[in-house]
Amino acid sequence: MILKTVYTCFCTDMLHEGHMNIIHEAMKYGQVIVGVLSDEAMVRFNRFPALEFEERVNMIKRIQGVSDVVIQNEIMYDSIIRKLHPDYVIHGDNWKEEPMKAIRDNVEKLLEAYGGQIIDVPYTYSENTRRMEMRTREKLRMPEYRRKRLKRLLKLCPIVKALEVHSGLTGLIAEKTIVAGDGELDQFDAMWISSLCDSTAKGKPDIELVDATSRFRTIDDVMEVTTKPVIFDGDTGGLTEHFVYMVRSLERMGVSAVIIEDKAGLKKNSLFGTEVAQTQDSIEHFCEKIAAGKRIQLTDEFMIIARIESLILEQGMGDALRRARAYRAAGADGIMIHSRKKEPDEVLAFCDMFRREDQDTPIVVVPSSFHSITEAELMRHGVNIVIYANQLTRSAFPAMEQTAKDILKYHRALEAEDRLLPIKDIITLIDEL
Ligand code: SPV
Ligand code: MG
Repeated sequence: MILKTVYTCFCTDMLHEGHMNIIHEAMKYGQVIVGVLSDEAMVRFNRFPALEFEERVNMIKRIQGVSDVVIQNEIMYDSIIRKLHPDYVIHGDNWKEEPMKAIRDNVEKLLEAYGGQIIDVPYTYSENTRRMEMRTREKLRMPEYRRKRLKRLLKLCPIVKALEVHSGLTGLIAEKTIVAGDGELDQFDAMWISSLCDSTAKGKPDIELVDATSRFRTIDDVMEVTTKPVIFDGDTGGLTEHFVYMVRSLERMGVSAVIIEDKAGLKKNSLFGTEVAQTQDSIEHFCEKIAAGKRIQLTDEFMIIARIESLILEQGMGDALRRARAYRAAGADGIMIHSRKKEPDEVLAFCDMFRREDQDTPIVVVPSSFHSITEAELMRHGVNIVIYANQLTRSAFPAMEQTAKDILKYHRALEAEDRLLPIKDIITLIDEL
């Protein structure tokens, strides 16, 4: 008699009774093959793994009753099912809910084609598994684990997606939002602590007025409730003598990267462009600042990214490229090129030209004005990090303002209620320890 095959994919870095239950059930149907989800797929679907991939494979290999361990490279099961042709795919029944339902639908369709079957096992909710998950998340928040994650993600992701955050709450949105679309699951990889939005949240203009102590407080609020890596908007970095302190503090906190822009004097937001007086720093002086930051940093993990304002200040492509070369030579770990044009053409032209001479240095872009560009297009032009720098704040403001207006208008809150998060949800939004 040929033994039937049962396949399950584990996207985990810790085994608990729920996994054991699945194996136990699977063994009743035939020989059990377990897939280990690759790091690349795991960061799209779940949090960053706390164990190296090989350790996760070995952990699964040690489970009694597992006949074979294979690697599953994608969240969706197309390739693996085509390869293994299992008689059954077994999973906890929590995948009937969003966003995992997209995966179950995918498996169902694939199995239907040849008469395979899904086995849904009641999901094991227990206090023990909840605690284990909490502990792992706490560990991932520690500076020594978090700091290096951006460099890891740059290797794992075709493009790293960062979302602006300025509080614990917005941090939670960046941390937890997962969507299923185009037959895939997706989430943000990193967080951007924007000077514009951090200042705006405090009711202050974006002119380096909010001091470092206050900005670090924002980082701490965000870090307390998230695990994703942080990219800090360091504005101009201030005086070189001050910038070195900034680098030291950020590195100690577990921030992964600081981006400093090559402006001098009173900094105004770049999206004003030449409508306000803004001075670009000299190449020599800005290079000294970068080099001083690189000298002071203690780990190989921290990144100092140089932001070029030549296109914003209409200094031309030649100037932008000259600066990119110089900043790189001074030790910058990445280049951010910024533009306020509605079309992405000048940013893409820069990326193409820079990539012709440098294939490795990460390129960062912030498509606020040229917002029609897709991540796929940016990737094609060699962009490594895309920052959605202010959309969360810009979406919250009109929503809050409308609610305030409605309450004033109707002298009660009823008319606003339809658009509000239900009270039941707001009181359970934040997990307790
Ligand atoms: C920020 O988010 O603060 C930035 C990006 O620096 S921009 O506002 O486009 O200058
Ligand atoms: Mg800024």
